[in-house]
Amino acid sequence: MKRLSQRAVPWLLAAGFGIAAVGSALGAETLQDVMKRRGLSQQDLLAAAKTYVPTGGRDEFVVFSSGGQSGQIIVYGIPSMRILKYIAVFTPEPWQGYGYDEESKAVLAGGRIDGKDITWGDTHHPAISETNGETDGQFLFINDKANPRIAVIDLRDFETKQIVVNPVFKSEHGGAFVTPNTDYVFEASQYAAPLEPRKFYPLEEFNEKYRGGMTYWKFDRKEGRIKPEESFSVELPPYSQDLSDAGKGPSDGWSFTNSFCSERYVGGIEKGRPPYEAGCSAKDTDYLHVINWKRAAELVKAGKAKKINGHNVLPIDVAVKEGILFLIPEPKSPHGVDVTPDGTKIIVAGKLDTHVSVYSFEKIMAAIKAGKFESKDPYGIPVLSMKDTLHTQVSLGLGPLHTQYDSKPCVAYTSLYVDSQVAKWDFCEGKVLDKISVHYNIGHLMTMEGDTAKPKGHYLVALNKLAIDRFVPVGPLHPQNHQLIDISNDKMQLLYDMPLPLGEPHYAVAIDAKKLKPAIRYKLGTNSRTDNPHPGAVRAGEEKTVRKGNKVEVFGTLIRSHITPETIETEVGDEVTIHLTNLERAEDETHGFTISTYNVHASVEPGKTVTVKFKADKEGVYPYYCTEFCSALHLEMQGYLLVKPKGWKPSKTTLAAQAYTEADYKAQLKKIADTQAVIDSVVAFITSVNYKDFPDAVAMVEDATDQLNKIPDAKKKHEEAAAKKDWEQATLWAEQVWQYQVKAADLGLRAKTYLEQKGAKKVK
Ligand code: RUQ
Ligand code: CUA
Repeated sequence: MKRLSQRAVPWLLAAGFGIAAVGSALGAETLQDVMKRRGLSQQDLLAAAKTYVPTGGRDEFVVFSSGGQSGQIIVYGIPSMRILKYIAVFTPEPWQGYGYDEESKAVLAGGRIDGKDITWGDTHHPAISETNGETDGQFLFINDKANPRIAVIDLRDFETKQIVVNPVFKSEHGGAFVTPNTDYVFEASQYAAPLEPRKFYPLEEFNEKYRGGMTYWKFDRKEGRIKPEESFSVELPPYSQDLSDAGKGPSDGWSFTNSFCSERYVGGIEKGRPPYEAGCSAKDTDYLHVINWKRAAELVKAGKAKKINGHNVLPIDVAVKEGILFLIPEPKSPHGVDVTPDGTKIIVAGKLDTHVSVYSFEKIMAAIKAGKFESKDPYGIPVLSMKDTLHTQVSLGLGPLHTQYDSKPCVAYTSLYVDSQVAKWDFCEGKVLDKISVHYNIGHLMTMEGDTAKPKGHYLVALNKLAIDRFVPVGPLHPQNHQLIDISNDKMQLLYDMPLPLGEPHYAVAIDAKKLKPAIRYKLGTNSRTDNPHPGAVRAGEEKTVRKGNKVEVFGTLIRSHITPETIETEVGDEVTIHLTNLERAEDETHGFTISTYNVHASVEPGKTVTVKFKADKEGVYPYYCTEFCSALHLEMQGYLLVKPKGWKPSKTTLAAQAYTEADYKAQLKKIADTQAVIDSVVAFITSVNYKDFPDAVAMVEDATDQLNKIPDAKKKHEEAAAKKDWEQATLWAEQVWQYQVKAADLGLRAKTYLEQKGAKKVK
């Protein structure tokens, strides 16, 4: 090692050949000292111990939280509450190139409405795909309330793959929810409107012409996409349908949706009419909608739907006649509706009523079978009585909103918005077990896999609507506050406050981290948004620039530390398309790409191919570069886009030469020899163990081999130049050999460390 050149030594030390600094115990504070200094109690310490994840440790659960108005999804870990990622969904997101490269633009274009881009979303409810009622970690769905849309995210790469626009709604709140095997992803409309997309009816015709509905999107798990042609909606009265949930177990095949403003009140404060809030909460009850979606799907298949905007809609009268749609009164402007894990009960929270109402699915079915209806609504829908269908009602406190479940049978948690509390209660016996205060005004709450058939217990997160005084002030707009609560014991314990500075996260879902199996790299040349081979992909050595008329198409590659090509020559007015393939296989070797002032950006993870497109509409010289700090020579990962005036002719045809001497060349050769010694020792280590049993190590070794394979060509060039005494060419090509060595050594050292950490075994 001591023979290494001065430049190489610090670099290799940093890469892992050094000796770790050992901290001195002198002067270190004790736990008691720290507690005193920071004013921490035993209880604080316990909370800290329950949430702290030491460096390199992993969280037990992964949360997907709605990003609210940011149109994104926030991913964080439990119990650490560390944010892991923002997933770009409805809104352009530059880091991921989302909305700045052609592949993601195509996904966003799926969310256009009336031919117009909508560049934000009001995300509310994420849902993880389920198999037999349990989260399976394959897909994620989320709705956009403002511009009724649903997005599909593939959890193999955490990328948004599809956005579908609801063809008949104008707003949508009660989605996304999945059926127990994710056959359908469904959503309920919120604010009633005419179902025909661009049809005007006056508010005076609200009762006759305005409608709500439930849309059931058919999900094709194999393709990982929603199939709009096989999807349908059930027309509903203009009752402001709200949250929903799918039946499971005995209630599989049914879905439940509550509503507010079944008064069908139309406000008009500016005309002297009492406002919506008064007219929409006047009655003591609203309606729980009970829909047999399995039967509805069959009826649509049998041709009983009508087409509105090319979409199958099952009319109310057909649904009534076929016995698949019922209503049950529920107390006063309710909010959440949550089916119990065993599927036998449906819990509705009162919002303006202190009660949660526990309906029995068995009783609902019995009443339907017996034809026991207390009335019909104005649209002819049979109304079951509360008395016949209720299991129990429990008074929990002020403003009950949402309910989640524990792994312990019969135990539920309900958020109390007005009281700013979480109530733990027994829904079988109908009694309150415990309450804890949160800060402040909780909306949704979430337990681990707590809306599935098999909740996991342990933790609860309170998604608070207000943070008020909890954090260092950052202006009038405050962060949201997600509070982690330990629910593993009889008494709930508050553990952690997490400020979330991105939109208003409405709902979140958690999954056991072990169920997630995301990929590390793409198959070389993949369009990640379609999962198909990308037509613009090339392998190393196949890079080319093709010109046809005024169209310039670049087939390029990215690998530490260069972009091929390094010059792109165009004329003003050319349409430029650049495809870039990241040739790396090593974990986390992402390269980015941008060109000065052309508003393009791409994130190119290992194996991915992306395209950026623009019109070279202004003469000039525009640097392009890699935007991810990918290697020691990341800054040198650069090139120029030359936009020449039309008909421009060069007057100078050679680049300025620099003075290099034979001594420079010799120094390069020495550096190469020294580095080779390091590479040999690393190779000797790797090949002495069972590295082939570790796919990630194999990937790094393959990447290293790629780099080493480039050496003979560069070596030939420096030797030829040296023979001609062209010391500039000789020195620089020799330097390039060393660059390939360094990258190979870097990968090799990473593979070595990885294998040591994973306990690779010696082979003979
Ligand atoms: S809900 S306001 Cu999920 Cu309580 Cu949207
Ligand atoms: Cu590649 Cu920086």
